[in-house]
Amino acid sequence: MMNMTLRWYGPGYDSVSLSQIRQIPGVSGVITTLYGTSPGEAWETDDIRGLKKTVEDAGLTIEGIESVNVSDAIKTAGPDRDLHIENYIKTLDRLGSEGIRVICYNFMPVFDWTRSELARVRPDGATVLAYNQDVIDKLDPDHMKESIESMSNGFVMPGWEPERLDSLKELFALYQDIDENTLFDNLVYFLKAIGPVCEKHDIRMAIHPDDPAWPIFGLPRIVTGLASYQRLLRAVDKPYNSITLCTGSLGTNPDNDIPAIIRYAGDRIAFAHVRNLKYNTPRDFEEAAHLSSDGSMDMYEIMKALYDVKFDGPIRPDHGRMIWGEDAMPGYGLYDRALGTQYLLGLMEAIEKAHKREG
Ligand code: DNO
Repeated sequence: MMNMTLRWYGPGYDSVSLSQIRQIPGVSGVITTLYGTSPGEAWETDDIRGLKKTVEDAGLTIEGIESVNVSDAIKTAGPDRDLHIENYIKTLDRLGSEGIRVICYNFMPVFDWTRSELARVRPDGATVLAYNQDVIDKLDPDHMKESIESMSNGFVMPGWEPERLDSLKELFALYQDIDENTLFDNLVYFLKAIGPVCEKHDIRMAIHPDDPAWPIFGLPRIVTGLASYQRLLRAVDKPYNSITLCTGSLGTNPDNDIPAIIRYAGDRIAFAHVRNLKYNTPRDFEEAAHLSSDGSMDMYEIMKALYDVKFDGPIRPDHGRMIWGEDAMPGYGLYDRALGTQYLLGLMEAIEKAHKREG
């Protein structure tokens, strides 16, 4: 049985409280993270325990960490790579000792997910994150900080932290000689090095796909669809090397057949992010409500494929629309994500019951 969760950014970082999450029917856990360390540094046991206690005192559980970020030194095989991997191993060992089994991470160079707008108005008045390739092509990395800060509603968004935006030039320089094959080799090196600690604690490393699922700003991308999973899952063919099936990120490329990817990856899916998008033109899409009819994806087929492969990890709705006057981090308000959980749980109940009846 999959396990419905909500992403929660932690006290002081999220406009949504644990007590609100606790009242969403069918949601018993959160996916969260710790702040205060940079990628490459180890997390302290006391901090992990503190976070766990906060969540458990609210009647919830931590179902996974999103993310333990991988440093640029690891991604680029820089001088600090082995030191940072050693620290990553310490973090995994400490998280594993506290019972955490699912770790989401990504291997995207410089930027985490990318959008060109954070509040596009849809016909019903909701605002959503959107992407237009022409706008991205015109963005000047030198002025990205100003553009992002003016869009983000005063919240710090994951992957777009002010300190990263301050050092974009240096970051781009680090990736100057990194092509897809080198980046892939660096990922495999990292995965092999952390294997023993993952196996010790039964931790599943769930790599998040690149978003959007094609190269941007001339930077390489290696987790974009079925072919990347075929390459990656075989390169380190162990259960700990698994994936975060993110329908929104994979779905940025309409050629990605998501149910087929789910059926291929099967039990190597450790975590699922399920949301919908609406395609306007091949160069423009916007995020939609989770409901199939509001966007371009067939959410029933996606949930059915997850059921068929017996997916039993944490699942969460993803970026929500901003509705009902809520003031929150773009994509991460309470209302629309709560609606998303109910829709996904409804699909699940129907799929399960239909399956049982058919025997
Ligand atoms: C965006 C998220 C990503 C994701 C990371 C995982 O909303 O899907 O920021 O958490 O890429 O490391």
